[in-house]
Amino acid sequence: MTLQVWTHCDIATLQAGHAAPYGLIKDAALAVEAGQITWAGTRNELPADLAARVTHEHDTGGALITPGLIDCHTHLVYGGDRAHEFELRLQGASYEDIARAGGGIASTVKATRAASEAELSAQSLKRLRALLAEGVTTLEIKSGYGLALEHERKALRVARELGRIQPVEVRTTFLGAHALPPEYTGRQDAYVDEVVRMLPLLHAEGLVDAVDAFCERIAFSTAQTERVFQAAQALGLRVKLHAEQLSDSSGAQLAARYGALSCDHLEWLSEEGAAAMAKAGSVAVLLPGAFYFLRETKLPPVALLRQHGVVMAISTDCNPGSSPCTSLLLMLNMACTLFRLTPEEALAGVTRHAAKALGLSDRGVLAPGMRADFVLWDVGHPAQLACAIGANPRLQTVIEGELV
Ligand code: DI6
Ligand code: FE
Repeated sequence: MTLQVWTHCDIATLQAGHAAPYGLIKDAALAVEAGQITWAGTRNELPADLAARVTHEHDTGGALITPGLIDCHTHLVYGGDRAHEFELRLQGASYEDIARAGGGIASTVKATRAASEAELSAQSLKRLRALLAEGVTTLEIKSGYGLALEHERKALRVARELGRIQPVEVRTTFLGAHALPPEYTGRQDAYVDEVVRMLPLLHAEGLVDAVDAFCERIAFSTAQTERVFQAAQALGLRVKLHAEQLSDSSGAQLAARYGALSCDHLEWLSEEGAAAMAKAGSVAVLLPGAFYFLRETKLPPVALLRQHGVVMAISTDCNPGSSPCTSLLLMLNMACTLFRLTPEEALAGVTRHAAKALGLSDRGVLAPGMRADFVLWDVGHPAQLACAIGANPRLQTVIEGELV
């Protein structure tokens, strides 16, 4: 049995309730056995019985170790790109104008449907590699650019396959209720029927870990969203919601009633919404990339979330239209500069709280019994991860105790 120990390092454990900010342990040792952390603490307190059994010692030369980063909200699998819409927006068109004119999500649906599974995989792999290069070890990928059974299946299969061929755990989310596909124009409810029909079929194929919807005036109403949630609930699947991104639809209250893992975006979240999320234990997933790229001016109500004790996660929202972003480290910076999170809140947002947003209790902090997913960084202090713009100080990534 191997017992590895990482030494000559500082560890930002991100453990809740730890005395030091970031759960920081200076001059630490981190012991790993069978893919799990068995001990984390100050090096000179490493128990003698453990020290005697060490088979591999990794002297990091003074690295900072954090939990593996978790990107808990992405639309990473899609075809084509939307650079032309970026040009249109720079000429004055709004994101909603473009969506209403048949562009937006619908144009990505067209390109995604046209792509073969292999093409979709090749294009998506490039984005995934960029995320992994910055220390992502767990990633959520949503469907929602297929909007028909065979194409939703194709996207979810690509997402699952990416998790098999790359050193990362992929969690898949069915987002059939993302937009109305063109063949259903004027028949919104009929499309929701179709979403409700697709879900159990895709779930039976092992392709669905959770269910999401886009509840918005340019997408689905709360009543329609609720039908999707009922279908998820019937299968025992957890839900989450794109809520209050462009307007307040009270989606957060609805999601909370269904015990949502998270409500995401939330720029227009009301006090009632925040209170409902707190009661349900739903995580607020903030997406500074979309806020920035759409040049939104309404900030998510961070003070309200703190006041109600709603924990915040941060994610890339990697997608072609509102956040063509493959840098979770940049999102750490933007969460601080744009949303005024502290660097500690931001780092918890891509580790401990991102794990919670995915319903995963075995990762996101470095503590005994947790998965040994962690990243070694060439920085002197964890705040530097959020402070730098465009730097990538990652040295190594370890997943379940294995260097990748
Ligand atoms: N909200 C978003 O920001 C993404 N999806 C969603 O429901 C954007 C999707 C896109 O524009 O392609
Ligand atoms: Fe999104």
